[in-house]
Amino acid sequence: MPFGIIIRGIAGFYYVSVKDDGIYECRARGIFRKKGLTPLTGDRVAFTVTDPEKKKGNIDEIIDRSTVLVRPAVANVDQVIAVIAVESPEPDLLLLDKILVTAEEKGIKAVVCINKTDLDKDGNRAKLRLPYAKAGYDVIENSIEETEGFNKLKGALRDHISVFAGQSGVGKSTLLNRIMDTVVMETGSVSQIGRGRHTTRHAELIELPEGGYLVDTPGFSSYELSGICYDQLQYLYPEFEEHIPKCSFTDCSHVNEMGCAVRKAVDEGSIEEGRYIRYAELYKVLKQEDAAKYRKGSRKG
Ligand SMILES: Nc1nc2c(ncn2[C@@H]2O[C@H](COP(=O)(O)OP(=O)(O)O)[C@@H](O)[C@H]2O)c(=O)[nH]1
Ligand SMILES: [Mg+2]
Ligand SMILES: [Zn+2]
Repeated sequence: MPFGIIIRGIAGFYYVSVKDDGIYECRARGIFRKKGLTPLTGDRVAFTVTDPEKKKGNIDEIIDRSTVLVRPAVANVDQVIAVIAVESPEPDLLLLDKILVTAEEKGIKAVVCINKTDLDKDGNRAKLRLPYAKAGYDVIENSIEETEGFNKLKGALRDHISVFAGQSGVGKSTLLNRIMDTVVMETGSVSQIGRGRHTTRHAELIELPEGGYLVDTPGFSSYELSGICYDQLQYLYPEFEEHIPKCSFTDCSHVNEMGCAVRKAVDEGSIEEGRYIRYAELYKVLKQEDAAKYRKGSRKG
């Protein structure tokens, strides 16, 4: 039984790419519907060929998914390229941290791409790089004028299923088009894109010449940290990890307790202060949300 990966799904047809054998147009068997299981772009599947000439088939089995993204709906994404621009737009570091936290929570490798380095006047690229390099992330600096960073990025994409994420205007579509050496996505300002058109569309996987796939839409369009509990947030900051066991209190939130090793590391400079301040901010938001949920729950009960 051949195996492949769903690169696109349209109206009940799934296009399954098979290594060295092209693309099969498949339907999903009734059993999936009965089980309430819908194949997703990115799913690895086993299928039966029903028409070898026309390359048609029936999907028999979906291999267990390693990850599931909801918006865009894609399975098995294993890498997010979090893009931030040196300027234009002004870096939204809280958003960047939310993307990284979301990736950590889903077990997806994250790479930080500092883009538009051609616009850097005040050494902002170094200021952006340091905290994330310190936290252990691979940081790639790039611009449309650069080839070294761009080649690094292409290397990082190899053999992964990757998705770009980041603010509008940071250059994600430009990057994607350059990687594919063709216009895959429209670029430009938000106001120019999607006007009078359907903006919701299904995600597709683009096969990279060097191996691996890229999701053709920006990922993580919902940046609310849904599903993350406030007391778990700390574990989604890689640079906190070695300090957490040294806090005086085992249930330390690292926000205002005495004898907090995380805060000590901030004071000593091994954790960047901005990352820490944004952690504390997110912690408070998640805790308030949790309290609100609890109040709602007890009213009902
Ligand atoms: N100066 C500069 N502008 C860029 C660079 N990359 C993209 N842009 C421009 O930034 C704008 C937004 O790019 P786009 O790819 O649409 O961003 P997206 O919203 O993240 O997909 C466009 O006008 C691009 O031409 C870069 O490296 N340097
Ligand atoms: Mg875009
Ligand atoms: Zn602590």
